[in-house]
Order: sequence, then structure tokens, then C-alpha cells
Amino acid sequence: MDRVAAAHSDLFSVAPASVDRTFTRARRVELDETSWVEHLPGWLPGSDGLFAELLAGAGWEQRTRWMYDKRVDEPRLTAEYPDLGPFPLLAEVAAVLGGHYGPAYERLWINLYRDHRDSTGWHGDGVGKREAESVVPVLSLGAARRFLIKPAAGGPSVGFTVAGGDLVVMGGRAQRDWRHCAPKQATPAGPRMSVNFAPSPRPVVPAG
Ligand SMILES: O=C(O)CCC(=O)C(=O)O
Repeated sequence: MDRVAAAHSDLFSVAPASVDRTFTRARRVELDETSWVEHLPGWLPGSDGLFAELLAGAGWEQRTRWMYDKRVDEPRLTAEYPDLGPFPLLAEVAAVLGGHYGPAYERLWINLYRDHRDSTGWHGDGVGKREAESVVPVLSLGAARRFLIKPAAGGPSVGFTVAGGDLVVMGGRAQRDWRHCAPKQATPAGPRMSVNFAPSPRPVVPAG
């Protein structure tokens, strides 16, 4: 993975120049008085190269989780990084995100949804257990999939179709008062990744 990133660092260092540093194209949805989501379609142009490099070079793991009384494989693969050194492009993206949203994004985890059968269930990220408010950017790569968010207390969901290069940002109390998911779908889809940026020096494993 280091070898792959280093070999392509010239390519990787070019792309952030083309991201919308003004964030003026953000479509903001106020979920309630204290929580929001922003969707920036096509925020990272030319993201297919990054997808290919991560697919080939990230440290993919099959994680498990408890479901009722047994451990089951998560229906996706995950690669987690305590620093952004291996990925010059993502380090630059993180700097742009931090410059706009505030936190210094120093860590990330990447999920690989191999096809339409992979998914993640309703959850709030771990930062919501530590902080009342947070800003969590998620960059999508590869195939378009649905991303849903609904009140933790129950109620209808708000849905987004996120394509490769799109940025979704959850803010305010979204990790505490809301739950999000990337559902399975019946319609066949190719592989998709989500790159989740985290500011905390503590472990960034999402809460189940
Ligand atoms: O795949 C996504 O868009 C969301 C991923 C996510 O919520 C997570 O890993 O905690």
C-alpha cells in the first residue's frame, strides 16, 4: 500500500486543486435545529484513480461484530489508518476539509462495499459517544449507492444517492441524535468505497 501510494504521489497531489474549496455548491439539509448533512456532488473530480489505488493497496480487513449471540462477518471490508501519511491525496483532501469545517482530520477508515449486497446498518459513529457535536466528512468513490440518515428516536429517513467523488458531511449532533446507514440494494451495483475522516487521536472504529 505504501509502495502504491508513493508510486502515484505525483498524480495524487494534483487532484485537490480541483476540489470545490469554497464549498459553495454544498447542498445543506437541516435535519433538525442542531443536526445537518451537506452533500457535495462531484466534489473530487477524477476520483476513479484514487478508487483503483485504494482497491489495490489498502489494508483491507474482514471485521466481525456481535449479532445477538454470535459473531458474524460485517458485510463489507474495512481498512483503518491512524495517520494519513500513506495517502498524500487524502492528506491534502483532509487539509481542505479541516480548513473549511474546523477539525484537524488526522485519521481515516475506508469501507469497501464489494457490490450491492454489502452494506452497513443503522449506527452513529464513535465520535458521537465522546462529543455532543462533531463534523464527519465521508468521501464516496466508485459506484453510486444510497446513504440514509434517520432520527435515533425513530422516524422517517432522509436519503441521498452518493456517486464516486461525492462528499457527504454529517454535522452538529448528527452522530448523537441521528443514525445513518448504507443499505443493501436489490439492483446490482459495482464496488463502492467510503472514506471516513476522523479528527480524534483516539480509535476511530465506528460505534455499532
Ligand atoms: O459508507 C458510508 O457512506 C458510511 C460509512 C459509515 O457510516 C461508517 O463506516 O461508519
